[in-house]
Amino acid sequence: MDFLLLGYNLFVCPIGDGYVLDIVNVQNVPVPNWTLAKMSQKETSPKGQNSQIFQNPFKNFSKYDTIGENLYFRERKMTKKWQVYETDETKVKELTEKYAINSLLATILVNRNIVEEEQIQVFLHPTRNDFHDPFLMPDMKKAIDRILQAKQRKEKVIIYGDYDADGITSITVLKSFLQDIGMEVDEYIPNRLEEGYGLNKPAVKTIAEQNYSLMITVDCGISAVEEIAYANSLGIETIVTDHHEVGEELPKAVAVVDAKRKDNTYPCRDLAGVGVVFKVIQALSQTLHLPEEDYLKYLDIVCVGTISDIVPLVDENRVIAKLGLMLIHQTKNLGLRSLLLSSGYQKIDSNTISFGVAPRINACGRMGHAEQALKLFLSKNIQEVKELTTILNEYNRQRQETEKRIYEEAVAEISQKHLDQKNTIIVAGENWHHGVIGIVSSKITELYFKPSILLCKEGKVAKGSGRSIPGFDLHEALMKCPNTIEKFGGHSMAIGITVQTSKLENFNQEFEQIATESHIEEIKPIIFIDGKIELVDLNKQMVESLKQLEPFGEGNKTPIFVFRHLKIDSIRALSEGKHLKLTLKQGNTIISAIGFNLGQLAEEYRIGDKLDIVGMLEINTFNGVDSLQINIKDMMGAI
Ligand SMILES: [Mn+2]
Repeated sequence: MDFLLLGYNLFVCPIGDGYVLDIVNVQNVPVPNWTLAKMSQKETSPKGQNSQIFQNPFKNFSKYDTIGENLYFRERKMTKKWQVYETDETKVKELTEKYAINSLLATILVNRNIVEEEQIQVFLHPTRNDFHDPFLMPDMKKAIDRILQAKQRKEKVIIYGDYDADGITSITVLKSFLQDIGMEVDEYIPNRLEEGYGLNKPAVKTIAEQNYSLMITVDCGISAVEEIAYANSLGIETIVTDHHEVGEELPKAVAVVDAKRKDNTYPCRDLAGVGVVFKVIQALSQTLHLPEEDYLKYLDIVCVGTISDIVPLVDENRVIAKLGLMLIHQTKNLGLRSLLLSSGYQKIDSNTISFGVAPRINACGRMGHAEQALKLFLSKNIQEVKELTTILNEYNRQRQETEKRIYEEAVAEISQKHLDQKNTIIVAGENWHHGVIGIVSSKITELYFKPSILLCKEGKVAKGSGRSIPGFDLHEALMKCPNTIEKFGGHSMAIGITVQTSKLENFNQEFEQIATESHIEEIKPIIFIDGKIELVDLNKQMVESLKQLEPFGEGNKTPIFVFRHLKIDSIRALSEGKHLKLTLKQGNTIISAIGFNLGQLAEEYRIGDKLDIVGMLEINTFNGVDSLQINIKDMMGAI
């Protein structure tokens, strides 16, 4: 018999060799993550019959106990895998004693393999002396020589950039610095909607017609082999500064400064485009014997580009981010200060940059007006800065609105056609804005935990973007569809794609088959957990000490802990059912917890229930009183 027919789900938790059963009305349960399973007679005898989570709507449990081998039930499959680091405890002990740090902080350092004295010092207390020698970058000397030649000859120089936050900050820093040393310099930013990313020949032609003799690329150029050859033929010399992967052939430029070159010996390969620019101005400063301040003063802008580009915040990127954030607090850049204020964040950290600043800069490019963001960062006029901030906020609002509309259309189609039952999601719509289709694809992938491709139909072709889940190489999968795809590019997690509208259906089937054959359904999202915590061992100072690990971000995630067997002392939904607020007890220790967007769980649990929770530790200040709080990432009933 199928319990679904009764309109009920049966939750089953293994306890020893028995089970605790919990029958809950379907309406209260997020259904998709439950699967039908079969249980034998023996296993149906539940040890936990009187368990608190047992709630039998049919009053008499034995009714089910006798169904025997034919009993079908729905078994809770964990939606996310909780993976706890196997921390080397002897190392933790060693670190706590040697460096007088608490075990919580030591655990994180050990998990991240930061265990040597120098590593710990640079990680916790980076200084300006921790930047690498810029001349270790490939072709740096050649680039500096050519730039200084242009300075001496008073050549007209143009910077060729990109429309995203990394590109815009790259131009800001290089242009400002070159102007500081007395050079005449302009910039070219391709239009995202009309030209797309990177160099293009018509742009190069326009530049040539305006008598520039030196072009410096920032955040692009490494793959522009043809365009740079074309520039050479028109009498423009090029210096490439980039951080993208290198293709088969290097462009024939005067210098190619990119730490991803195969012959690279630079210690940090993962700089953002603006990080590479920072190395260029550092090298220029050193060559010209300028005071350190002359290039260090741009660390605020370099930090914004670095965090926005989601490069791993370790090694030199961490030095940039940590020192840069300190500088941002007192930034002299009017545009940045104005953007920070208008984003409404109370404190400035990596989140403020990622969610407050970066989207506002990127929105300009997405809407086809990247030059406005650059203008904001370069402006010295307070009135103009105010106006530009309003414009950026308006583009951001338009971007959000467009994104929401496409998202809602896509989700409606997915549920109508039951696309969430498949292993992959492809949705094609009309009049979907190219500047935001990629963000929506990310959201769809996050919602369903499946690779998604969103396409916009434009007559004979459909163009769009796709995103993947960790463990499924989207680029590799698309390589297997040469007959149905017109063209595509990108990497394992994100791609851009063009398909002929007439071949959409075939592509859809082919892509689904590839994912199915690779057993994609076995991939589960994983939460990496730094350690298990007993509330009694925890105190405010320990949580406070974790701040030394900031800034958090890619490559240096906020520490996550697991707390087991916490008894619910109070539970309620906040903000019209949106969020979840709990107080939890373990022994005599009590802690509060907040679950953003988990409000629906307020109905599922009751006071006295026991929970296992994974989440971040925070210090919450309310009415001037500090208290510890768990910010919940995932939770389930404790067994
Ligand atoms: Mn970049």
